[in-house]
Amino acid sequence: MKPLSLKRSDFPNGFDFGVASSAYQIEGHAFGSAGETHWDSFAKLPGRVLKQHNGQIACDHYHKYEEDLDHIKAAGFDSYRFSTSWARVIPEGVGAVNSKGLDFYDRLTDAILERDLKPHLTLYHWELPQAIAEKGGWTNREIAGWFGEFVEIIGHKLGDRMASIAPINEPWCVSWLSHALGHHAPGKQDLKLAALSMHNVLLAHGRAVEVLRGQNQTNLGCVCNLEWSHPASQTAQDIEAAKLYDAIYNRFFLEAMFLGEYPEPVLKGIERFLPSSWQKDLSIISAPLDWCGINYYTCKRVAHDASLEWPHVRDEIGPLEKTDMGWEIYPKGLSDFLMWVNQKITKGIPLFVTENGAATSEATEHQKLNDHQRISYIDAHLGAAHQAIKSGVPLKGYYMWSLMDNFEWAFGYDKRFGLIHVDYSTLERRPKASYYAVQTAIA
Ligand code: IFM
Repeated sequence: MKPLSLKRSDFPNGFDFGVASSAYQIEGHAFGSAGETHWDSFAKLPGRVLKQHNGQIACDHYHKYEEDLDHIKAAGFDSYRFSTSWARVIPEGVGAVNSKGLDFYDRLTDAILERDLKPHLTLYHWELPQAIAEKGGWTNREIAGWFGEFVEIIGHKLGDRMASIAPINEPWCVSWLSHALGHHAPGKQDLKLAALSMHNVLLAHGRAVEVLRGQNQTNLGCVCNLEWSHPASQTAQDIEAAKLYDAIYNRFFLEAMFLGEYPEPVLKGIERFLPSSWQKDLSIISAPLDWCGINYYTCKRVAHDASLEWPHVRDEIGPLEKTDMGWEIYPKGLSDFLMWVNQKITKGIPLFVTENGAATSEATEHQKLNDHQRISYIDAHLGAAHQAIKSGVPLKGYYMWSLMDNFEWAFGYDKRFGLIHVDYSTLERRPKASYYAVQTAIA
């Protein structure tokens, strides 16, 4: 087995090594009287999710969580980043609480703490209750209040046991990916809906922070996914397209939450759709945070395409080695982002890499457990994180995506991001070579 180049002792004392997952991707929504989510209904539509897979059984973490936590502990991780499902706790999105759902997260939290792992909670990782989706979901401004009610309940039950809390995972995916590109539930391709959801997801973040501060919860942050944006060519048009892509993808959400403003190039395209109160809302959206999490996987090659609607951009295939997602492996983007975020956006508060990892191919039986590409990927990205620390970035932790293979959204179960292999016919878990490489490095 190829070892990782860096080990725990190369990082500052107290550096936090963790692993991440999310509720719908692993728990099994058929269990514990959870409500229907918009991913369940989306998956039923032809052509939306590969093979119409859904999260009904997933990895059955709902019943196997003790075994999964044992794996986390045995690998030597310090932290576990997980999420709570809104539909599991409030099946109709608002109103009656499903006590079985709340009890599950209560037991899970205790089990994390019993193993001396630090629990890092994300309140929402994409499984919107179907009943809320039917009211317009993220395009309905009232969602901020509905989400606030869910946050109130979870904060009250779990908040004081959490090492950190972030309201929403990857606001770009919740809004742009799902309402402009249409790749995720609810699968819309409509600029107006995208604009509304971009604003509302941020407003819901702000409302959640307000609720949690009201409960005296501490260590509140946010989690954004970033993608390094390269122009596909050196033409002026492609250079501008790459800047616009960067503004929508990387700057919009971070600048709103930390600087209280929306980037001008994005406003040009979407301001006409925003509610008249958008500027006032920015003060709720930009309430101070204690830390910022960055999910990083890849870069994009962005070209201008006048035949497309605003923002007139498309991405092209780049030259670098790719993971099984077809994503280029570009570790430099991670160190560059960490430096940019620290200097321009968060200005000294702790940063975390809250997700980083690769889907690797299982074209042969041998590759199932011998995931050498994942080891090289982690090695290179851990190196980039280390480089950022050496340059003065207050990076306090690095969490791998993901603990085990799971439901990879529109790609169903075919794309595997796990350090642990899951056999979906038996639900047997088997650590891969990457798991052991990480174990040796962080022992
Ligand atoms: O699986 C997802 C996760 O839900 C959010 N961040 C990216 C991962 C890989 O695509």
